Amino acid sequence: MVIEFYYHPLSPPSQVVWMVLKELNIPHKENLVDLLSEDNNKEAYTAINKYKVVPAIIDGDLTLSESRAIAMYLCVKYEPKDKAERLYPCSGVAEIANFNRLVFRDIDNYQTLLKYLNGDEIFVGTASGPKENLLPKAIAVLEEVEKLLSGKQYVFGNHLTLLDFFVLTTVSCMEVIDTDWKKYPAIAKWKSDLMKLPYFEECHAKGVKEFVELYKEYCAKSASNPERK
Ligand SMILES: N[C@@H](CCC(=O)N[C@@H](CS)C(=O)NCC(=O)O)C(=O)O
Repeated sequence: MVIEFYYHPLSPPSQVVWMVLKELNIPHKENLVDLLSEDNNKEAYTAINKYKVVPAIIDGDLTLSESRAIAMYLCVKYEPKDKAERLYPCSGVAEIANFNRLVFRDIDNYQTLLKYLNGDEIFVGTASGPKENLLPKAIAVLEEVEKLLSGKQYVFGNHLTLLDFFVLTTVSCMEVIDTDWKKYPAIAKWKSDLMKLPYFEECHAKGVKEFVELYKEYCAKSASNPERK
């Protein structure tokens, strides 16, 4: 059976689920929900996700939203139980608890960066630029991730996990302000390793590039039209 995947390529949580589908080779159909045309507010989609956001999936009888819930569900259902290096490591309750702690911590970090960038404005057709007073909090997020990654190949130990996808899509939000990644050598090294993933360009880099272009375009429009601020 093919999973119906509802997404937008510029949406970080959509990118996470997309990468999980690709990494686990799960057959799926990609259904674009065009946020810029507000397709997410139309009946056809709100019947699938009443929260009107992407991503969502339909897998047989199950309709599911929330990127974290979807990512974990896909791993629990489709990742071979005897696989040594699991995307969702679950060799014991302490490991699961610690892993989940970082998955949920990443929500706060993602929200901090979105607040700094006013990132949500993108999907309503505006973006007026970062809130400079929140820059120290955004930098603290990058420093936290830098520390998390130092001396490690991946976020959670020495193999690829869901956390790499979540943290990657979080830190990549900072591409819009041309972050100098040389200041964060552990993040830079980790990102350059993740770039080798065969789906990295399609499911992540392309969306980030378009997000950056759109953000800058909206900011420029906003700067030349004070009424939009
Ligand atoms: N907690 C949700 C967040 C989903 C979310 O905010 N999606 C955004 C795109 S990144 C969206 O669909 N926004 C449309 C809107 O708010 O109108 C998840 O992780 O799946």
